[in-house]
Amino acid sequence: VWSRYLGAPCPKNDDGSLRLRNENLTKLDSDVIYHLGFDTFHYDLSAMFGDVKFVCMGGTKQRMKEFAKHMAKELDVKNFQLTNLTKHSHRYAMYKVGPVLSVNHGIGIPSMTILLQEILKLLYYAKAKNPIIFRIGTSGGLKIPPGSVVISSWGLNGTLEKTYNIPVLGKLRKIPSIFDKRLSQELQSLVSDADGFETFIGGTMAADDFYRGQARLDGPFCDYTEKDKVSFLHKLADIGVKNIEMEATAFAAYTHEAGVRAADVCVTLLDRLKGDQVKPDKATILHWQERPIKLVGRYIAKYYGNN
Ligand code: R2B
Ligand code: URA
Repeated sequence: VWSRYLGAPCPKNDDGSLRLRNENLTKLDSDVIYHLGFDTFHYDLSAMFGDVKFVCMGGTKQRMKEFAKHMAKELDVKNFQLTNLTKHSHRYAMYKVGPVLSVNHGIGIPSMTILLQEILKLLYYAKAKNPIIFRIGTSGGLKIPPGSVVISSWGLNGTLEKTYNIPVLGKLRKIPSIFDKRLSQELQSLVSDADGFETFIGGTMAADDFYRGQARLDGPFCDYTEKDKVSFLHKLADIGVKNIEMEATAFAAYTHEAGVRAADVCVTLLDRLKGDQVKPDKATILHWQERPIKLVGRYIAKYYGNN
């Protein structure tokens, strides 16, 4: 029965390449990967992307360009071009530096899942071996100092379930949202006191909105009191939520379903118990955003060759 294996991880092939269980794909003469601007007829995806070992996704094009440059330094990759590989589509920006793909996903679950699903198909057609997918992002923290880094252990949706809920054929599907425990611990172990920020492993709430969906008081609409907001945020903190962003549930669900190891690494820009507005200046925010970049970069530099 379909529902029996929904959300269960898809085993990989013996060589570590992805096995997608959608039989319809095998019947296509050419698969158009629309938002990335590729198709399987005109492009030799395995020649272009067969060597990919790590994909790093994040919200903005700018940050993902910075990540690509950072990885070129970390891995000492000389002959790379900072060309946006998806430029035909004008939707996202994707860069390739040696074994690393750096690609932006926009804001929120729908934008991120379109990109993620097309990346999964790309990795599948490319026959990339044992790829790991990271998300580096920003978030609002709960009772932790701004500038801290949170590595997500699970995603929580807006109705406090550890699932990604999506309507399919008129019915709500619920896909479990749990991250790879070993990967998050390996990442955390790479941070030392000398880095000058705290790192937490904990739950991440993924909201479908920045304002009311994250209990903010400063949106154009607000129909609850400050007391309601504070008691909700305390409730989240009490069940182990460390930060709030807008993608974790679906990111965990789809990577897990595809049988791909993944981690969500976000810096917090504020403590939501102390306010709603993102007030640090641009330089501080850029400096904080380098923290997930450096941490994931360190992981890739350390483990490249082992996976
Ligand atoms: C964090 O920051 C963005 C909203 O400002 C969103 O993509 C997220 O998850
Ligand atoms: N991103 C979010 O989704 N929420 C915040 O509070 C900050 C960044």
